[in-house]
Amino acid sequence: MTTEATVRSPALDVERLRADFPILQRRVAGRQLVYLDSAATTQKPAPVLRAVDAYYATSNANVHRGVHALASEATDLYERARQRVARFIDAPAEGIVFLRNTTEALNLVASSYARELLTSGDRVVLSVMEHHSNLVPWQLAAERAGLQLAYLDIDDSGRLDLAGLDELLAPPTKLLSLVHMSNVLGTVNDIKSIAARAHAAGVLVAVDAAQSVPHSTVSLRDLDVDFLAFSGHKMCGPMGAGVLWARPELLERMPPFLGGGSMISRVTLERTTWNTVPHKFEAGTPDVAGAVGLHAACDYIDSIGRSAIREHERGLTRHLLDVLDEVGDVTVYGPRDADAQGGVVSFNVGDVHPHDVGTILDRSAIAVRAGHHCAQPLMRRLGVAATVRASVYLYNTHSEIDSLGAALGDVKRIFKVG
Ligand code: C6P
Repeated sequence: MTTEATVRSPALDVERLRADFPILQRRVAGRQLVYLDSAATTQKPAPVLRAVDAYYATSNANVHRGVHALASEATDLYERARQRVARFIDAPAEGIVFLRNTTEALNLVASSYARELLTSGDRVVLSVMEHHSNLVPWQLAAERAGLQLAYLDIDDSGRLDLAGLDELLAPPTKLLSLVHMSNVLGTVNDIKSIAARAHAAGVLVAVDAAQSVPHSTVSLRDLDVDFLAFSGHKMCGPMGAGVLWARPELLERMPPFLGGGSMISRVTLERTTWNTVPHKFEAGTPDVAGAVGLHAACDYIDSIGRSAIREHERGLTRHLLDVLDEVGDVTVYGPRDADAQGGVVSFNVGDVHPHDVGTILDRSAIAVRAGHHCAQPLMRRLGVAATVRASVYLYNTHSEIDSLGAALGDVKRIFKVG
């Protein structure tokens, strides 16, 4: 993750920001909600809710089809959202494909690029810390196209073990697909230097940026990767608005992912020619309201400043790690270093099952995630079936972390840990 050139706000006024999120006023079982599950999905601020509402109230129409006023307005809003998202990640707009989410974006790359343009015997390199979204699509592609898959391991601190990278980048490797920030360990991978090494070996690089784009400044031009996928719902945007950025020249060579309306140039009963990039990959009616909401989410995040958000989360993560230490009998998985990880901390309390921990926390209105976090191979590598995961965002406070610590004390008492 790179640092933002200009810091717009030296520190977050969290109380003021919290007022933007109506859901944070909610009470659960009579208590004030403490939402520590933003890695699963973030809450949505009023400007995003208003933008989606306004779109449906005033401009709703199908895009790229009609000649009437609403149709051109909706098309304009949709295409402006594409430009805005491109600016958000510092990338050329013609490489932005709107999809449902990161999962769909990575499936597009695995299906359209790997399965169709790679050949039997070619190798794709992944890592053991990947989310299922960056594993299963490659397994499907490998099965259909006869590709080999190889995996980078992690070290004991939950960082990527890069000792064997050059060997793995040698022929027949054609593509490396890695997560930018682990949704389990919080580890932030140095994609820029890994991508430089991959490109020097003639290997393309795809990045699962689901957990990095929402929390820090991610510049495509700086990272210099070939594919980058992320989800709007993890960055204050609506569910259903996801993004793939791909080098336009690669998109030109890739066959369509889905066939249907919008993605065509000319259709006869015998054959079809494709629309231009990126429309070739957007078959059917898109989620225009989702794109409009994502535009508003980009504006909202940038009005706060991504360096300020990162700094705030760094402080919260540091505090969270300290509180877990104080609670005692807690095993933390990952770097345990707020400078080397994002705002995600996975842990277990004694040998209490994570679902039991999650249920006790829920009684205190504290929302965390418990389970395998869609990363079963990583769980196996860590030697656990599941973990509890607390994840923070721009609206969380230090006192919410203290509430988590107190509720974990209850867990220890109830299950007689320590
Ligand atoms: N992780 C979590 O609780 P979608 O569901 O397509 O928007 O995002 C998939 C995805 C891909 N990569 C990473 C690193 C992710 O964290 C996620 C989503 C959520 O950890 C839901 S499983």
